[in-house]
Amino acid sequence: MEPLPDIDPQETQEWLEALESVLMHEGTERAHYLLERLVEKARRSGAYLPYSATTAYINTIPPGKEERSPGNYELEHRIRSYVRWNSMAMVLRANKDTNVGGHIASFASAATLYDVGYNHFWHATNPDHGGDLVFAQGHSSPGLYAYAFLLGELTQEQLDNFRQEVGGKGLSSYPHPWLMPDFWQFPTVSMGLGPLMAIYQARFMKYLDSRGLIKTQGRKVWAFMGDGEMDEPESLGAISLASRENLDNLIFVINCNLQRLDGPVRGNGKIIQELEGDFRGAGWNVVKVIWGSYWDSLLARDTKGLLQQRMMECVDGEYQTFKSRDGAYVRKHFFGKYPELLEMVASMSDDDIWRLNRGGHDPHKVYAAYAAAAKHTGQPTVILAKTIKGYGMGEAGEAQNITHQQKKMGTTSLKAFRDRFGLPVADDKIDEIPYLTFDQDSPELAYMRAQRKALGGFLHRRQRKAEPLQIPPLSAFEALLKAGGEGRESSTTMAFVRILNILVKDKNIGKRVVPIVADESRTFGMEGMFRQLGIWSSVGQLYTPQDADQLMYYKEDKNGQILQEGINEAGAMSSWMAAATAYSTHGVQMIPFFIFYSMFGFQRIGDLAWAAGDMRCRGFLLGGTAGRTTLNGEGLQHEDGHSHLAAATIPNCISYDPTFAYELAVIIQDGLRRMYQEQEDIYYYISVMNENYPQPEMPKDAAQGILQGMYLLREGGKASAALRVQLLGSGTILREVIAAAEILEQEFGVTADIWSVTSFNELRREALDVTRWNMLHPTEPARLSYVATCLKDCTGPVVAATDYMKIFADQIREFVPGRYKVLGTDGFGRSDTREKLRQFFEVDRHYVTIATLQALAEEGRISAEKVAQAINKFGIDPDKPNPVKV
Ligand SMILES: Cc1ncc(C[n+]2csc(CCOP(=O)(O)OP(=O)(O)O)c2C)c(N)n1
Ligand SMILES: [Mg+2]
Repeated sequence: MEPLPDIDPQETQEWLEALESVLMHEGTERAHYLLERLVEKARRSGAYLPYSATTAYINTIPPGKEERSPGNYELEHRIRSYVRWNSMAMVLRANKDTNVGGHIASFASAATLYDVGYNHFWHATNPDHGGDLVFAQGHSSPGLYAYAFLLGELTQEQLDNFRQEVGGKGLSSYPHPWLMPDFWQFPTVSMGLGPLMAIYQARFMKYLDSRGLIKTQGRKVWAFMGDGEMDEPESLGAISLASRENLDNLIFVINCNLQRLDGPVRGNGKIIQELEGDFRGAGWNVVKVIWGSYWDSLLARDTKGLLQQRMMECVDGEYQTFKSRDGAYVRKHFFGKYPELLEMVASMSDDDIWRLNRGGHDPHKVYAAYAAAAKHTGQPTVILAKTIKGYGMGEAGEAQNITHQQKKMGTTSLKAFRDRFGLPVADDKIDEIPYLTFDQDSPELAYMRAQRKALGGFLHRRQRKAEPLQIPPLSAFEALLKAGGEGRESSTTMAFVRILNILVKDKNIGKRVVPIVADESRTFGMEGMFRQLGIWSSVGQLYTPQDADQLMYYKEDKNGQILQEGINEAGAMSSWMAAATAYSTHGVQMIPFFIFYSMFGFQRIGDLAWAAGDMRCRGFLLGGTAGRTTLNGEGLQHEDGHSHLAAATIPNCISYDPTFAYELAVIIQDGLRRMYQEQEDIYYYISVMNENYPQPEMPKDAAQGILQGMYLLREGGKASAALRVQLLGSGTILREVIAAAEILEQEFGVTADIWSVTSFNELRREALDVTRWNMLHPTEPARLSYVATCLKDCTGPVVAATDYMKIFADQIREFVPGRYKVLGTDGFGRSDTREKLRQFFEVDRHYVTIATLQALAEEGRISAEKVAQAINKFGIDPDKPNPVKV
């Protein structure tokens, strides 16, 4: 918006003086109150006063209100300089003989932001404090390693193995708990996930606290991110939740170095102003740290506001260019625009002008901002710190567009860096880029240790295990192991809800269960749990629910157990991840179950699911209404035929596609045992369906096979049958397979053994493991995979059908002895009845029958005419279009 003209400066001055007087005698709060009243009065009188979400382009905290750091600035400066050098050295050394990459410029811009946190704010977990949680910016990791190295927490060997992890004793490129399980907690380098996860982490801490599971008061979540990263929808997507939930335990620090990878973040605008508007509009406490202390005296002299005006006029592209040049350039192009400003800096040398620092590089300003943020109550805080990308890199990268990728620095640049930060590296050693350490008895090391000791110790110590839980035995789920009863049909989703009900009532683990939904409880028949468990709300329920007179009313409660996330799978997944890692971040094992439309799981939020594997999450994901043809009416965007393929890409995700209630019970019970008793770092993806059918009793001794991925469900009638086949199926399509077996037997004289395959994914994993072992042990007796063991003595070709793409069942082909035919649901889904969809995708009983007969014909056991007759008999058009193409 254009500023309005000042038509009566005299009058303006009078008003300003009046305000000045209030500020002086009654303080800022009173001034604020009066201004609000004036604005309100003007609005009510009809003035059009558009809402302004931004404030002047100066620091939010005026110099007089800054809390002073109790620290020793000189020592901190030296420590920070060493950290800067070592983090740069790590990357340069690693890239001398390899091209493993790494980043120098990002941490160079953020060093002060981390340093002040380490020295003064971040508590380690210790008996007096639960510990703060720091989501570091992923590609600033060298700086965090460098800090740990100076403290003796990492060795030089490790630093020299930065990004060279294969031989062990390496350091991962970015924060990866999978690779450095004792160090990193939160994988953040996929941009946008850190901010999102941090918000839900802060909220989950409030949940844990209000449910009385652990005390989290006084603990904060600090999340670091880049200004470029804020373009990710995930970064800003949940900020309104943070203010709505009054997450005053959350502090965002956005490093506004004005650059991203290729160039400026907002060359033609100002990212700090834009973000201020976004966050203020969303209800956050915003603290801008734009200018360093050297500007204070200039701003104090800026009585007419011309300097402020110039600061506001300049766009980020210009600010970046200024810092890529020198003091003379800044004088000419920044101050030079107005003679008054030139006059203001006339007595300053070019070097003095160059020293006019940015807020994010000034430890005083950063300390004041952190102190204000840490004390702020009722709202989350975002700190917008202006910095210079590649700070200290000089010609090699400072504020230059190429700086993000810079992994080499010549001798001249290294010397300039050394001199700028006063580092003890001799000229003849500079090209070796030696790591710098402090002597054991140096004041710097003593200081670092003392500061950390006061805050409870070294920060990066990830907890691997917590108290194991006592898991209910399988017999606790007895009701599900029995047949459903005459004429009673039900779905696996209903079975899941029954299991969940048993679990929440369990005296040992009931309270640890966290049911999570993204506005789909009714879809899954879970609405009964609203009343029973309550939906967690930090304020309880401030209204009479519409259905208050009903038994199962919509109950929100401070002690509620369910997390109802609204239509927000990414947020629900982030809550799930916070719960699934509570064993580590909070020392208390939680058991999250997130149930979602299977199509809106891995496909929608796959990157979070990947991060969940990295993060060593333990919990259950339930892909509801699963299957391409089982979710019949919803059509193309809902019908999922590939979530299991996505699940298979995550190494520690165990996935199952069960058919029967007892299978589900066995899988979940064993999952609980493995994750919460044995504390394996795995998580589960299980598809559950909404198709109702009779639930049979669990066959004797089936449990082991269910877990390993397949078991013989039903042996075909005549042992001596001339024509015998092996039929495999999973999910609801197993029921088509069973029906096909009957057709084959009755109409074609073919006897079929039926296998329920609960997990093609697990079968393949185990078989690949065995194959690998055999390859590496050529002289030892070959081992047999589980799937081959099951099928080795069986007669006849093998036919598999599932509700997923053909490649799902196809993945065990190598390990299936003999002929193997696979049916699946490749192609886009569409709406229709289940029956029609299964015909369309060619996975129904008739197609299973035809595929089986075809296999027998190929083996010369029956004639090809017989197959043709069957096609004809079932009324199938052999020239029907391929479902993949229509
Ligand atoms: C989802 C995703 N997309 C792209 C990248 C690649 N990437 C890594 S850093 C970066 C630039 C980051 O800029 P900014 O957030 O401003 O951080 P800075 O390095 O400037 O502090 C990009 C594009 C990524 N890590 N994650
Ligand atoms: Mg940036």
